[in-house]
Amino acid sequence: MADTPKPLDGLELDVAIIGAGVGGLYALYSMREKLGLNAQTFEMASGVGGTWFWNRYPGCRVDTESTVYTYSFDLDMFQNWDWSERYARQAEVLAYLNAVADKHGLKRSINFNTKIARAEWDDAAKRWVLTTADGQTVRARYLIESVGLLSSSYAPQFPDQDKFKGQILVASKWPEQGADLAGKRVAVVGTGSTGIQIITQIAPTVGHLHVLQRTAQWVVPLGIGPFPQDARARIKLDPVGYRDWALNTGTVFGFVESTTPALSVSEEERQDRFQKAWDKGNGFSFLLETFADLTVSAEANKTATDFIKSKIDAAVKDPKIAAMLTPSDYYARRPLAADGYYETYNRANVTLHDVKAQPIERFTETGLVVGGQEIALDIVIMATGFDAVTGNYLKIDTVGRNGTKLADHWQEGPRSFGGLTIAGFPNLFMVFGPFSPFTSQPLVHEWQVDYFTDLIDAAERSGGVVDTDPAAEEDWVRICQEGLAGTLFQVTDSWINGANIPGKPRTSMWYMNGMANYMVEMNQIRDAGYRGFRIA
Ligand code: NA7
Repeated sequence: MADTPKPLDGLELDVAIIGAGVGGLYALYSMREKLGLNAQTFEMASGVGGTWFWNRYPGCRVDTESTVYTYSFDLDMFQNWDWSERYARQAEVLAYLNAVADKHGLKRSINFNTKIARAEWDDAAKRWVLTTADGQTVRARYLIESVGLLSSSYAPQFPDQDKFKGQILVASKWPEQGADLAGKRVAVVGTGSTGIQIITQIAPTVGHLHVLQRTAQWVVPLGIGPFPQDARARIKLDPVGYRDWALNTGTVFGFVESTTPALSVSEEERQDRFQKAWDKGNGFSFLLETFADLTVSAEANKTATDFIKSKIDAAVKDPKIAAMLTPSDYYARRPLAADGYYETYNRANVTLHDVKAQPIERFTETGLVVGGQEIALDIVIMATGFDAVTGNYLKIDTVGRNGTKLADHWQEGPRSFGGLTIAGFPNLFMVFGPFSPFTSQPLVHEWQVDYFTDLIDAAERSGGVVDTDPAAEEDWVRICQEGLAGTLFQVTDSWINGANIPGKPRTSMWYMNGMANYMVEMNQIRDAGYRGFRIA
């Protein structure tokens, strides 16, 4: 898959890019093909794809409609890429990203198997000095980090883990050659998006499945099926119009968010809307296309959770299991969707464990001790999530102007301007950095890359260096803090607010006012001569 690694030491570049996932590939294309700069990408994996390279676990697929999980910059591919399903499987997304990279000759500018450990700004030379994990040095005038929102794996260590003679698999680092689960005694730790995809996929084939659930989740059906022909026809007819329509919604999930408050309609209409959304499938659609205020009003939120609770009670035969599967908190985590999730617990070969009430104590040679009882296991799957948004940035020892470390600048939580730049870290651009809009990703990555491509072009013309006004950064952070403050996302523990990682500052990491408003704000900044950015 990968080219032979090129010798790096002493390499001088215009642009160094970290990451060859969805955002990084387009950044490489833009720097090389649009600006004609000497750009090179550094990627830890042996191939392109980012999150789609690593997440090969059974059942892995996009739960955003494939219609908006595509690039639009190559209009021919946007119109004609033949997605087979409404929600593409991991292998299909990875094949698509490889096809884009191959068509545009991107792999010749990527050093695979190359980890950047350190990035330091040399103010005299006006260059970033990058050091790889094996000690080679590369210098570049610009640094683009496209290191992934959900790529820094989190897998807690349990006592005596090394004693276990079976296999421990981390979902987000699934072995490339796959894993044989057929007939085995398998435990899944974690019931987020990853866990529920694995659980529903493997339950029919494993010998026995033990689900170790710490927090129950509100799950709606996904609606797996063929790619919708009406959407295909619409994209073929007017690809730019379709892309712009999608970008001009709040969350860019391929639907228009509702403006109707849940309690403004009759009970009958409310049930009807929820039922239609349930039948259609998709978590984001259920949360945002039904009513406008499920994420901000506890009362409105309860109408949605009452509806889902009625579905849990209808689907799960054993009332005790149904009660264990019913969350006690708001429907305000990242909305989850999987077909037949609750029904899975009717299977004779599936056991649900409440590991909040009966904690995971330790591994033994032959299994896990949970609530004082040993569960005999062949395989334990960790679907325990990610150090989301900031994790991968902080893994690179990044030093900006005056020796300021990024880890210190972000000590109390991340800071950015527009999700793109950081004050005191000149010529550093992030794709979907902290305080980017809370949206689906590929089209938004493109929009952000286009935005800073123009900014870099402006800097190239004036011979300047791009930095960020600390006051502009402060304002952006405040807008984002205020944006989360009124929502139920703030008070519900999840990776969205950093609560999933022990010791991580709990804070907003998003621009919550929607993509349409984000574009207006960022375009106003551009039209005011890039107000808040300093090109000097
Ligand atoms: P999530 O959504 O963060 O889910 C992680 C799950 O792992 C969640 O159920 C956690 O329980 C559970 N967890 C984490 N640590 C433990 C320990 N120590 N013991 C038991 N259970 C634990 O990650 P996903 O990978 O599923 O999804 C992340 C995003 O990636 C997803 O939303 C998509 O956008 C792509 P908790 O709820 O914290 O009690």
